[in-house]
Amino acid sequence: MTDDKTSPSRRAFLKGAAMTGAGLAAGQAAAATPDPLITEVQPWASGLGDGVDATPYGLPIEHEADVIRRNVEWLTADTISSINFTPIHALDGTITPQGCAFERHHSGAIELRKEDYRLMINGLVDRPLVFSYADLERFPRQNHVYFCECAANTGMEWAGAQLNGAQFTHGMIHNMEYTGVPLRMILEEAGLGAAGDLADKWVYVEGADASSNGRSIPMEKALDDVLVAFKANGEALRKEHGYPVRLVVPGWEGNMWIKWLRRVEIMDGPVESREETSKYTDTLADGISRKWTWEMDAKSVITSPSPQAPITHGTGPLVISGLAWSGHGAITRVDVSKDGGKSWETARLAKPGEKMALTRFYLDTEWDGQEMLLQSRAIDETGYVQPTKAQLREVRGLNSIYHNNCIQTWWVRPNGEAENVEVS
Ligand SMILES: Nc1nc2c(c(=O)[nH]1)N[C@H]1C(S)=C(S)[C@@H](COP(=O)(O)O)O[C@H]1N2
Ligand SMILES: [Mo]
Repeated sequence: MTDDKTSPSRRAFLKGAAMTGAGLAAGQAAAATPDPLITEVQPWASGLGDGVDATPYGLPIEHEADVIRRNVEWLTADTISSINFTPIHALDGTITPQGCAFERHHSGAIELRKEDYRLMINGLVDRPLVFSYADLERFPRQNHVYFCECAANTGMEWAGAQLNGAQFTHGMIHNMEYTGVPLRMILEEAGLGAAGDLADKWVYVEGADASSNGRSIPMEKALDDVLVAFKANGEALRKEHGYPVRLVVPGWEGNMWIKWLRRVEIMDGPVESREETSKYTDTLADGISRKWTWEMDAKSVITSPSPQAPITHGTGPLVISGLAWSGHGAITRVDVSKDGGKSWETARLAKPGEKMALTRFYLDTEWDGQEMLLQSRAIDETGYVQPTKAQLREVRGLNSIYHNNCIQTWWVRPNGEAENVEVS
């Protein structure tokens, strides 16, 4: 495809090609305008490329230098207790490379060597235990892909459209394949007999960083699918994601995914720590705050086109693409609207949705060059439908920061540029 807005669409071309024979048609099209990139010997074919050891650990090619995490300077007073955002507008598929997966630290990313790592299990256990990193590696381990979404993702959009880009409105999320040991196994090693009835027991988890970021997790969840993870996407966790060991709490808000995990205490009640009282609670219209809002409700966003990923190819075939996820299970359907929610088309899921993992969706469509109000709407296996902004505000009011999972709108103009707007 060329950048020429008047050139025939690829789909029209392929339809023609099917009739005349694809090879012949393609040859004719190219012959009409000789392309030096094809007809001339290029520099990269006139010499040798890099040898095998040029980059012992590979980095993205310089032409992709734009695909990086970014922060929003005015959002936090400094970069230590702060957050940056995954460039979701520039990624495809579902796996987030660690190098551009958002970071959220309360007291900075610490450096902790495996040799210095200790995990303590204490409280209402039969035998308080301390594990080294090497000890953890001797438990049977599992692999799972899960999304991690900060509860504050999209939190700046409550009052109106604010940040211009999917990276900034929805980029507090990443999705990785974790390798780790079920927390259940580690708790059972310490023995849960002393805890008695597990139904009303909690675990308190904290990190080795100065903030400790302590959170209370009900025992039922702790024994269900929580992982003590030490690898992400096949390699060691990056420092910023909790090296050497972090907690993975599938479907639940990112704040509970304790990095640099140092201690798990079995308790007969929640601690009601700072991170689960003054923070990470949702103040409703009447001033009363909801607490224990752990699950991330179903949500989706169109990543392309979007403000940072405008349409540059003119009319004709257009791939609309985005991400959907739910903390309650698998995504079963995603709908896309081009007219601000008046009419909907069902998107194609790249793969069947997986529990508590990102799902990629595509709408392979034709663009007539008219403006669009693009929206996506996720539906999960419980039948829950992602709400509009108006529906969410009806229930939650305007005082909230966290857990904004409403439908997002991008206004795509005839020149292909897109802008964050509110259609509620
Ligand atoms: N020890 C510790 N764990 C932590 C935090 C922290 O500051 N310290 N931040 C939490 C928050 S609020 C989020 S959203 C996730 C972010 O994980 P990431 O930095 O790997 O993206 O980590 C959580 N775990
Ligand atoms: Mo967070």
